[in-house]
Parts: sequence; structure tokens; C-alpha cells
Amino acid sequence: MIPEPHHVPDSSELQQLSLQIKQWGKALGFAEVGITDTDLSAEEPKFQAWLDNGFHGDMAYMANHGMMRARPAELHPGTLRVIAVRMDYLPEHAGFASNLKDPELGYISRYAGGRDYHKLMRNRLRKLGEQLDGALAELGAAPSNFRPFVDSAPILERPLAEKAGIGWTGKHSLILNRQAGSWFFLGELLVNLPLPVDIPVKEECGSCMACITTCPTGAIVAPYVVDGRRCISYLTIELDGPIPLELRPLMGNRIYGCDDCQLICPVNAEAPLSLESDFQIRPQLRQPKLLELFAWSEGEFLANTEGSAIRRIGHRRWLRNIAIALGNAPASEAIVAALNARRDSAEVDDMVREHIDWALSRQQLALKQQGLAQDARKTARLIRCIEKGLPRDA
Ligand code: B12
Ligand code: SF4
Ligand code: SF4
Repeated sequence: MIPEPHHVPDSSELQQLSLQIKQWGKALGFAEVGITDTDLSAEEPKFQAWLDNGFHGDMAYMANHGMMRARPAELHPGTLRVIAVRMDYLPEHAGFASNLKDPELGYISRYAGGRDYHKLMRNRLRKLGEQLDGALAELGAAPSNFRPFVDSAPILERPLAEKAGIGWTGKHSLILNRQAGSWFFLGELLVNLPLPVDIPVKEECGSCMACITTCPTGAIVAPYVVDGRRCISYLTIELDGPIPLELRPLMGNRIYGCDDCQLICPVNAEAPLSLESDFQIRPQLRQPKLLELFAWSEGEFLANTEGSAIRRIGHRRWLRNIAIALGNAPASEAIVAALNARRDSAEVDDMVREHIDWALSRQQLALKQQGLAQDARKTARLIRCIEKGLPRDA
């Protein structure tokens, strides 16, 4: 029988479609697909409180759209359901500890070592939407008016993923999944079909507080609440101007993003590796030496970060972030020389120069302390020799 045009799918067809959406999603590389409605009214007061506290800092885009973030149907009229997906990004040979342990290396958050996820995921979500519309056409039904999002529009992605059963909200505020941990990106496809919805999973952080106590800058100010202004991810990626002085020493060698709250999380112990070749760390960003990264000209920065999320921060913030890491590194004449050389280069503006000066003063202090420690060690050795070799006169 030829289906009628603009047939309205019945509940068994919607059930069948939701199963197909999950299969297609998995075939497209999404580790999990869940479906939820658009009601985020419970999130609105929490989101408003976050804004009222100023936790968004300079991220004006977080405050610009009023409560639209919690109202997907205002963002895309006609939306009835949100198809939420997750895509794993943990690369092979992540080398977390060796990287954090060596202060002469720069630490780059592991989500950013490969290609930018936004485009890749949006394209896959679009394919998912096209497959859905193909199936609807076969039923003789109208298209789903789908719209894909990946961190690309004002929408509260985490609460949507939670409602869709992708995972629970961890105390670090990220979505966590018992089997997959938290090393995944979120994305959504908004559709106008009343598909059956999934059931949220239960929270499993229990009494654990590890992410809160481990955060180097104390950015997780209460369970589930991150003060963006203190988060190293914000400081190194989102903030355009100077990084507050008191936070600089706490950043260590983290020059782009931060993974600490996820690294300490016990749920990540068995997290799966990403199957996407695009998310593997490119060679020039694998355990990179700070001095080499600092020497990149703007042209080299753009070439080495082509297609990566890192490119969006620009060479200026890149130099600013590395200058801080160099200021936090152990005393070294080579670092002082590199900082002085950069200070006088044409690629440096006043903001970056101020960070270089900060790093230089830390290095000079460290060199002085190293000298004093050497002197103290020499004297201690001499005293031991006197006591042993000249006991009568000691
Ligand atoms: C702004 C932003 C940031 C900011 C602010 C972070 C923040 N916590 O809000 C900064 C720059 C600091 C940041 C950092 C990171 N981000 Co970010 N970020 C976003 C963005 C664009 C918006 C998040 C948002 O809406 N914040 C506003 C606050 C109010 O929302 P919320 O934190 O979800 O808060 C809710 C809960 O706290 C909850 N809540 C409050 N009280 C309570 C109490 C209880 C009991 C419960 C259960 C809940 C609860 O209610 C709030 C409102 O719904 C999203 C993409 C998107 N469009 O959603 C990505 C996103 C959240 N980021 C992501 C990632 C990967 C990161 C980093 C890990 C990157 C890195 N390695 O450097 C870090 C992690 C830092 C952290 N612990 O959050 C992923 C998270 C994936 C996941 N598994 O959850 C997202 C979803 C991007 C994506 N598409 O994949 N991010
Ligand atoms: S990403 Fe780092 S700085 Fe930000 S909340 Fe997590 S541990 Fe703290
Ligand atoms: S570290 Fe502990 S409290 Fe934090 S998200 Fe993981 S399980 Fe939850």
C-alpha cells in the first residue's frame, strides 16, 4: 500500500523509529543515543543562580539569550524531542601522568589534541537527521525539521543528556556514565516528532568528593557547581585578557584546558578509547616541550593547529598561557633566555608581555633560590667534612 502523504506516524511507528535512530546513531559513531522531551524548567533557577553569581565571567554568550538555553523549542520552534548523543574522545596513549609530571612539557586537554569535534559531530548528526527524514518519507510522513547542535547554540546540553539517559551529572558538573566515564562530547538533534522518551539513569557519585578536592584552582565551589572564572579551561581558552595573578601559580603546566577533575574520577577507570582517528593526538601536540611551543611564530601556530579547536584561541592567548607555564617551571637559564627573546619580538603585545615579565620574575626568583640552595648544600658538605676529617678542631 502506498502511504498517504503527510501521514502522522502512530505510536508503534514512533517506537520503531526510535529504535532505528539508535541503530543509525551507533553506526555513525555515536557511542550512545537517548531521547528526551524539551522540558528543562527544573534547570532554569539553577542556571539563573549560576549567572547571578557571575560564574560565567567574561563568557557573555552564556547570559545573552535569557532562558532560551533551557527552552529548546524557543531556539528551534516546533521541537518536541531532543535526540541526545555522546561521542567518546579519549585518545590512545593519553600519557596523562608523564605529561603532568614533567613541568617542562605543556599539558593540553585530551579533547583538543586531534581535530575539532564540532564539525565532525554536527555532520554526523545531520546524516542521522537525513536518515530519519528518509524513513519518514517512506512512511509518507512530513520531514522532522531536524536541527543538529554541538556546543554551537544556546542550549543546556548536559541536563538534556542527563534526561535522555546518557549519564548522570557528576559533582564536577560533567555527564558521567557507569561504563564510559566522562571522556565524551555531547551533541543533539532537535526534531518535531513525539518519539518515546528514555529514562534518566540514577546518580552514582555517592559520598565521593575527589573532583572537588583535586581541582587545582578550587573552581568546583559546591557539588555540581563550577565557578567558570576559576576553571583553568576558562582561563586558558575563553578568557581574552590577563589571567588573575593569584591563579597563575596554580595552573602548573596546563596550557590549554584541564582534565584534572576527570582524571581523579574513579568512574573513568574503565573508560573506552575513542575509535575516531580524528580525535587521536597529532604528533606535534603529543607531550610537547614548552620551549618548542613558545618558539612557534604565528604562522607556525596556525599551521600546527589547523583543524584543531586550539586554533580558535589565537597565537596571543597561546603565548600568554605558555608564558605562565614557563613561569611555573623549575629554574632554567634556557627558559629565561627564551622569555627574554620573546619579550622583544614583534608578535607580543602588552598583555602577553606582562605575562612574560611575571614568568621572568618567577624564574629569576627560582634561579636565586636554586643558587642559595646550592650554597647551603656546599656549606653543609663542608661541615660534614670538617666533622669527619678534623674531629679535634671541629
Ligand atoms: C560554558 C561551558 C564551559 C565553561 C563553564 C563550565 C560549567 N560547568 O558551566 C568552562 C569554560 C569552564 C568549561 C569547561 C569545561 N568544559 Co565546557 N561547556 C560549556 C558549555 C558551552 C555550556 C555549559 C553550561 O551551560 N554551563 C552553565 C551551567 C549553569 O550549567 P551546568 O554546569 O551544566 O550546570 C547545571 C548543573 O550544575 C546543575 N546543577 C546545579 N546544582 C545542582 C545540584 C544537583 C543535585 C544536580 C544533580 C545538578 C545541579 O544545574 C545547572 C543548570 O542546568 C557546554 C556546551 C553546552 N552548550 O552546554 C560545554 C560542555 C559542558 N563542556 C564540556 C567539556 C568537555 C568541558 C571540559 C572538560 C573541557 C576541558 N577539558 O578543559 C571543562 C570541564 C570543566 C567542568 N568541570 O565543568 C562538554 C562536557 C561533556 C560531558 N561529558 O559532560 C560540553 C557539554 C561540550 C560538549 N558539547 O561536549 N565549559
Ligand atoms: S577542568 Fe580543571 S580547573 Fe576546571 S573544574 Fe575541572 S579540575 Fe577544576
Ligand atoms: S570524582 Fe567522585 S564526585 Fe567527582 S564526578 Fe567522579 S565520582 Fe562524582
